[in-house]
Amino acid sequence: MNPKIRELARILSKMKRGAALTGAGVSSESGVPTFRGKDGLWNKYRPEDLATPEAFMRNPKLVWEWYNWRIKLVKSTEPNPAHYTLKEFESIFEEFHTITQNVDNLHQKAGSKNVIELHGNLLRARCTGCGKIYTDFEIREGELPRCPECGALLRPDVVWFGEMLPPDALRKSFEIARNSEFFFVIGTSAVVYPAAQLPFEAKEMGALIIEVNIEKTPVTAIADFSFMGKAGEILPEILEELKNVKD
Ligand code: BV8
Ligand code: ZN
Repeated sequence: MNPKIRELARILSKMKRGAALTGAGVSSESGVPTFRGKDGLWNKYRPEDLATPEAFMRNPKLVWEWYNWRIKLVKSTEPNPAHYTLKEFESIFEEFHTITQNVDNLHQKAGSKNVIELHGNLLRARCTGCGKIYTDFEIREGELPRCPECGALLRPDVVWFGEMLPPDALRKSFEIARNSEFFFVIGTSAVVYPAAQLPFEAKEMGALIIEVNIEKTPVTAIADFSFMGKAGEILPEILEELKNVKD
């Protein structure tokens, strides 16, 4: 066992309140592509063409095609040990929240209850006219989905570049970051704001920062513990060690 993991587990075993900020890297072992990096989506597609309100106004068909592909992909995936570990953290600690930038629903599928979605969810659509949310929408090949209530176009219920994050989720996330004794930052390149601000906020308030990523990020410099490796391998090791210390 990695001695750093043992040391971390000892420290965590005395703590009560914590959270994790997660990004696409947490789901990559489930087969969901990340955004940045060699195999990332933004290496193949331009965010300006697909993930902005302007792109949707210009070419809703193209945008829906891309989202449809991602919706199908995500529906066919399952949570991995990283998701399941975060779910376990909810029963190990008195208070634990998962703040996610992911839109793939895998934290919920793994059973996590305290999930805050900062960038929305692919499995929901929202009416551009009346704002109604749909969880059960069907997209037919070559057709644009419309609101059964008002007839306006539906859009994916995700946060595009240049759009505001859901205010309640954002407020709650900052509150949690400021009140956490420990704060995990897992599988995120930590470059998309305002989410990327959260670890710095937590650090400023004295939280222990634990990063899990296969490479360095802007958070690495402020991390008290930095584990370079796969989230689906490191997190279960931390959980196991935590259980050992607690017994
Ligand atoms: C806002 C959701 C204000 C939909 C996404 C300059 C130009 C343009 C804009 C800006 C700018 N400067 C600042 C901005 C603002 C912009 C921003 O931050 N841009 C950055 C990129 C420069 N932010 C915004 O626009 C936000 N809104 O600021 O509003 C406002 C105020 C008033 C009025 C109006 C507006 C909104 C941002 C939301 C963007 N939404 N997508 C969709 O998914 O389709 S972005 C996209 O990035 C993803 O959704 C994701 O959520 C987010 C973060 O990415 P990560 O999750 O970190 O993924 P990434 O691929 O980058 O990294 C993966 C990591 O995992 C890597 O580090 C890798 O090493 C690691 N990894 C891989 N495998 C593993 C692993 N780690 C561990 N284990 C493994 N196995
Ligand atoms: Zn409507």
